[in-house]
Amino acid sequence: MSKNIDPRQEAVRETVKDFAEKEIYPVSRELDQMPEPRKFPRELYRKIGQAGFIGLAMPEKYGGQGKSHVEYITLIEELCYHDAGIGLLCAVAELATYPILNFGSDEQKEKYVPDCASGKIIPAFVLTEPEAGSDAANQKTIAVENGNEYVINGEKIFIMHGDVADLAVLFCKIDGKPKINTMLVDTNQPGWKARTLKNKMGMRAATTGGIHLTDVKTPTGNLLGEFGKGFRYAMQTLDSARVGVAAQGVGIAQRALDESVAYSKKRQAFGAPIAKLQAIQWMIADMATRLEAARCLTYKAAMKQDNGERFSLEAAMAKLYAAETANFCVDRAMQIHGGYGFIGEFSIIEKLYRDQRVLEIYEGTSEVQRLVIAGNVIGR
Ligand code: COS
Repeated sequence: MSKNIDPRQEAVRETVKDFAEKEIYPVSRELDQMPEPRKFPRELYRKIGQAGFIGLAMPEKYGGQGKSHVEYITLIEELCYHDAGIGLLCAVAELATYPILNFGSDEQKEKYVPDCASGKIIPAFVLTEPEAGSDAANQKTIAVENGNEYVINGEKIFIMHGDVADLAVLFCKIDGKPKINTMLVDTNQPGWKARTLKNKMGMRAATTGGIHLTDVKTPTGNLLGEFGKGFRYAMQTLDSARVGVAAQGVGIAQRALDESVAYSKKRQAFGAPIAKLQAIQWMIADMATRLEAARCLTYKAAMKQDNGERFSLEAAMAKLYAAETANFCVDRAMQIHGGYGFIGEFSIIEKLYRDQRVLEIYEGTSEVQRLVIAGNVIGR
């Protein structure tokens, strides 16, 4: 059964396999098990950038590789097959760079995108607030215009790489007006106080931050795109990122399936490998079928993105289904492995279980995806 819809995907899979052997497996366990306070893996992040992964689907003019989104989501799928937390390092970098690339001026793109793509600087997509998660429009962070700069106050939470970011792609309101805006903010200033959130369940290679902004300043020229279009920019960015989350789910589900097939062929019970038992076969059949469906939805969304068509519906369907599929497949894998799945020293299943859970939460919960899908299908 081929995983590919396009022969170019095979080259991506091979590249990631080589990278995983050299750069992921030697550090994977250490990054997952690191005691608090956790440290962001800067060296690995830089290697991911230098390998061209962050900028895979970005234009060559801005330091990218000019590849398709289908190739990019294959990259995320494959990275997450080997280590989802490490795959997330790449996905977050792409998410945060997307608004600059798609809504920024030529000058902003030239100034920031090549350094984001190479991993030289760490950007963060700074949207979520304590009371603005699913209700993303309920932004309380306010920028006040003062001469040629904005002075920003507010609080942000659950920001991937927000604890270590050099550059924030920040969403907020300006002068209390209702529309949301997007602006670029240099985090290297005293009013920017960020901390690493502790005791994260999974996806531990990529850190998550909480941020307090007190009189943080940025030039008015750092407004991204048009005034008042910030919510739309956030939603368009999330459409793209949701396909990436779907790819994370496909990678994790594939790993759960492969581990389960290999284990069930070697594990003996009642005088034969457990793969001979119909109970196990049915679990494997359900996993394989759901995985195939999740992969098809994911690639279809990426193909629509490559065609320049609106793909909000397909992204929501792919994210919803692939996240639930990862959950299903890892749960079945745990059942097949029994104690050898539950105890992390024996297999990767325990890590997969922790890593997959956030897929139904971040970048729009499963409930939000259902809202988006229903809105598209029923009409508003
Ligand atoms: N692409 C382009 N424009 C979009 C869009 C998209 N995907 N989604 C919404 N818009 C536009 C709409 O067209 C509308 O524009 P007008 O005001 O010009 O008519 C505007 O944005 C508001 O749209 P809508 O009314 O659908 O927004 P809602 O407030 O109803 O959105 C949900 C509700 C829940 C869907 C939205 O807030 C959401 O996705 N929340 C989850 C946020 C999230 O994923 N957070 C994770 C944090 S990032 S890790």
